[in-house]
Order: sequence, then structure tokens, then C-alpha cells
Amino acid sequence: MKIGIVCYPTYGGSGVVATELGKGLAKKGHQVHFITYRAPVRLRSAFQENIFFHEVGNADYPLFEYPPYDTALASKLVDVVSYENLDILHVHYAIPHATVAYMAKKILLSKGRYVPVVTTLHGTDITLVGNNKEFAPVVEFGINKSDGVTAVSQNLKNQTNEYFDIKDDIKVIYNFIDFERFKPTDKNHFKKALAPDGEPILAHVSNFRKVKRVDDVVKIFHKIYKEKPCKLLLIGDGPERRNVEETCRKIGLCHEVRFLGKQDAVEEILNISDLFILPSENESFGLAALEAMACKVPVISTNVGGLPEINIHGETGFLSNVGDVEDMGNNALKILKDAETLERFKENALAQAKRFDIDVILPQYEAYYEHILETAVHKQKVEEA
Ligand code: GMT
Repeated sequence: MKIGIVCYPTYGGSGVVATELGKGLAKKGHQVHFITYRAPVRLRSAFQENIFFHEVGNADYPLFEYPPYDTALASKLVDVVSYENLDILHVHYAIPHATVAYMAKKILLSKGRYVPVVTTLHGTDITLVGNNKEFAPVVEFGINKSDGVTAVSQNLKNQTNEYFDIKDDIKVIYNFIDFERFKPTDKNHFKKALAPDGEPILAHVSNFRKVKRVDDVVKIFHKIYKEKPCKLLLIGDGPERRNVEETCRKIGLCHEVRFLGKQDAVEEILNISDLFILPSENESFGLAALEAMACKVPVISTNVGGLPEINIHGETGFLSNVGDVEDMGNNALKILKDAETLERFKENALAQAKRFDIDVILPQYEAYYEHILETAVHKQKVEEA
């Protein structure tokens, strides 16, 4: 198949999933075309002969206070679909990609060319509009005009149906793990350097946005530290970092906390960690938690969104209400109480992550594309009518 993938090329979860999916599809022999404004982060070091990147230009002009990216992207899609003869367009994150793809589809149709569009909903493209009605009509329209729609968790599917009037069934296809990269690996020398007295290492990975409640990570860490000396590694960067640093200073624990910033080799850090902490206010899936579990790290998280679908309470970690740092701290101590308990949670975390192996999930996307292509001919007739 010749597949066009549209995504945000940044460190955000949707871009990561889109890139890993594209790489996986290419490995299986499909021709994959990424169409976005910059090479996606996880594509930069991965040269493959059947992966192509088409850069959407910055349509800047002195008149534009806001360069019209939507128009530039739609034009690029028309161009790439026509000249590369793509079979299907798969857009990740509804805003603005679903409606832009629909615009491109209509332009192509006016030239007698039909390309089906699959939209994958990732989370904030739905939950954000739940709080911000300014986007809602466009998002609903884009979803309803897609030939196929997938959501990364059952909870996200439910929320989408709750917020919008959705015509067709949304298919749940979970996010996945590439075990060639995220797997348990012995990094004891590295661990010893950071925790010389065998202290447990806690980790958190995010884009440091408010929704991640990174401040709570530090508060949970503080609660654990009072009972059991430990270390905290904070990976990622974003708008909340300054406030989080301030909290560490106030608590007086800066010497035990390391801000590592954005990291490419996250798996190396996960492999020296004993617990992963994700106290998000909202999380449609929680790919960061799954990546930790694939490296055999149990998870202390909130019980929101799709998190209960991956983190099994009392088995792979624990779930708590948003903001309940006391409960999250106590749960962490339950896991860290002795070596056997920790090992049991670690084993369970790894076993659960294996259910989301790319080899299990990727064929679901391929089957879905096939299904959409089969129904495309019928859809084309309806569109033309
Ligand atoms: O909010 C983020 O962390 C980024 C965002 C994105 O779309 O880039 O992540 C969302 O999609 C990820 C991949 O499907 C999910 O793992 C995250 O849970 C989801 N974030 C939220 O729902 C807040």
C-alpha cells in the first residue's frame, strides 16, 4: 500500500505514535509518505528506502499575521496524493488534520481522484474541545467526513461520542510498543552512578504541560522520600518546568531530583528506574506509562481517561484520584516495601505491556486500511452524488 501520514512532528505522543506506525508499516513493505512541516523527531535517525518525507512550506507573507498552515498542508496533500499515487491518507490528531484532509479529498475529487481518509484521535484533540467549544463544529465535521476513525482507547471513543454527534462507529486501536527499542536491559552501572546506595529511582516523562501535574510528581516523591530515601528523574521540558523547579526548592529536595530535559534515548533512563509516576489530570492513553512498563517499570498513576485500560490496579501499579498525592505516595511505598513485591509488579508490568506489542497492533491498522479501501468505491459514489 502507499500510505500518506500526516502528524505533528514534535515530541508529543500523537507524533510519536504516527512516526512509529509509519516506520513499522515501511518495515512490512508498505511505502510510507510523511507529510508535515518538519521531519518527525523519531524519523530523523531512521533511514529506510520506502519512507519519504514531504515538507509543508511555511506559507509566510507580510500580510499574514498567522501563516495559513491549513491551506499549505491541503495543497501539499493534493500534490503528494496525485504525484505519489497514494492509496490512503492517515491523519493523526483531528485538529486541524481531519478537516484539512477532507478539503484535500474534495479538491482531488474535483479532478476525478478519490483518496480515502482515516483519522486517528489521540486525546487532547477531543478533550481540549470538550472545554473549548470554539473548535467543536470543525472537529465534529472533520470526524464525520473521515472514511474511517480510530481512537487510541475505549475511553477516548466514549468521550468522543459524548461530546459530539458522531455518525459512524469509531474503531479502537490501542497505541503500541516497539520491543526492539523499549525492553528490559541491564543498565546497572548507570544505575549505580545515580543511586550509589541502591536507592530506588523514580521517573516521570512528559511535555511538562499543566495537564501532566508534574508538581504532583515532586509532592509524591517527597512523601516517599520521608519514609525511604530515593531519587527522582524528570525527563522532558515544557511550560511548567520553572514552577516544578520552584516546588523542588521549596521542599528542599533539589539535590535528589535531576531535570534531564528532552531525551532521545528515554529507554535507557527507564531501564534504571524502579517506578514510573504519571499523575495526569487527563490522559487518553498514556503512552509514556506503557513505554515504562515495557522496560519492566511499574506505574503509579491517576485513574483518568484510558489509564485504567493499561495500568491494572494492584497488578502493574496503582491508580488514584487526580491530586491525591497522599494515596499515590502510599501506593508507591507498597510497591517499594520489599524486593519480592517490587519484582512481582515489575514482571506484571512487562507482561501487560506485551499485549500492546507493535506486532499485535500494527496488523489491526493494516486490516482497517483494507476495510476502508474496500468501502471507498461505494463512498466515492455517494460523495459524487
Ligand atoms: O498531551 C500529550 O501528551 C500529547 C498528546 C498528543 O496528542 O501529542 O498526547 C495524547 O496522545 C498520546 C498518543 O496517543 C497519548 O498517549 C496521550 O495520553 C494523549 N494525551 C492526553 O490525552 C493528555
